Amino acid sequence: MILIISVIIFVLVEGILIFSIIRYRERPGAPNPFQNHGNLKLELVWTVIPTLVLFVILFFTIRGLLYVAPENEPAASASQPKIEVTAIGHQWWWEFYYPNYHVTTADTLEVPVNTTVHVNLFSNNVIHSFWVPALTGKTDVVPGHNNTKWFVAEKAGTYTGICAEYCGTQHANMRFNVKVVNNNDFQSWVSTQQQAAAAPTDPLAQKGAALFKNQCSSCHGIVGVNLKQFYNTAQECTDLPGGKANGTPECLIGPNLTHFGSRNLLAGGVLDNNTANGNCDPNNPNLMQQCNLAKWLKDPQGVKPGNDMNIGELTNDQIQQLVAYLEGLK
Ligand code: HEC
Ligand SMILES: [Cu+2]
Repeated sequence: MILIISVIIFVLVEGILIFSIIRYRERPGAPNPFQNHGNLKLELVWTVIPTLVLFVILFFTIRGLLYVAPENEPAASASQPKIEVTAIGHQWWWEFYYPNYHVTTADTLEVPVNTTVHVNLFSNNVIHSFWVPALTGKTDVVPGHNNTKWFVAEKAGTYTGICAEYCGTQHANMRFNVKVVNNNDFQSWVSTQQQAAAAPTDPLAQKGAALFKNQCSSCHGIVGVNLKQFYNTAQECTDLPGGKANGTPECLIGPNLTHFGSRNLLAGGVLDNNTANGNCDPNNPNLMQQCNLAKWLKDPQGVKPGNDMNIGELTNDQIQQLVAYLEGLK
């Protein structure tokens, strides 16, 4: 709306300017142009009109601010259900925890359509900002000051979210998706996500699982492997850097991978989890070139320089095993 008003004013003013430059350009023998210096009426007009325009914009801005304010969040009702999520800003990826369902995911926030989504924003590092341009405005995610926000998605689909506050070198690769689905799909997604990871039966994947326990479980959690359950890292790890929360799970630095194979993005959206067309089929002879997960595991620092996944080099065989295991975690 502000853009439309501004464009109209811009075109009007520039149009008159260009018209005047051409129409009233200096011609040989022309008299001095009309002098309007000190014309009270004119000066009042061009002061009062812009003031009025700005007040109109101010009115709509304040109305919008009040509408999206936390106080205006609709109460849960049969016609307007509500879900709660905790969005945790890490450097540089988003973790999403659903406190009522005890589910943790990363990079994709899945929500039901026409439902109020109450978002608790949390960071224990630097300031991030949660922004989904097509669905909701920016709200800062401030360490020690837990903002909340709410939004309602009225149409199913996938919307791009980004971090809108510079938070370090890979700030631009701190993207996420909001996937809006119908209520039944959401419920079945939740019940799948609540499960512990299935133990692999395929021999390649079994080797991958053993490798995971050995080399990855100090930073990544998988429920059923090194975690007993999903937990709220925002509440249970706040004052426990690297420590244990009440003797239960460790505060791990990397994304929870329990259902990694069901996700579409990888490491803050730096790559897609491109499993279509057999790209990440462990028997694909071009696995290392075609599967983004393989590329990530080969060289996480090359793909996303400065990120916190510092690991020794893996062999192609090991990567094949890990791809078989992780992509099988649906
Ligand atoms: C030193 C800690 C650390 C170790 C060890 C580690 N990772 Fe990571 N990993 C991370 C961090 C941190 C990220 C997120 C990086 C980012 O997006 O900025 C990550 C991201 C990932 C992702 C993307 C997950 C997602 O949902 O976006 C996968 C998959 C992954 N790691 C697999 C592995 C595997 C397999 C191993 C073992 C070979 C491993 N990691 C070892 C810290 C670690
Ligand atoms: Cu950020």
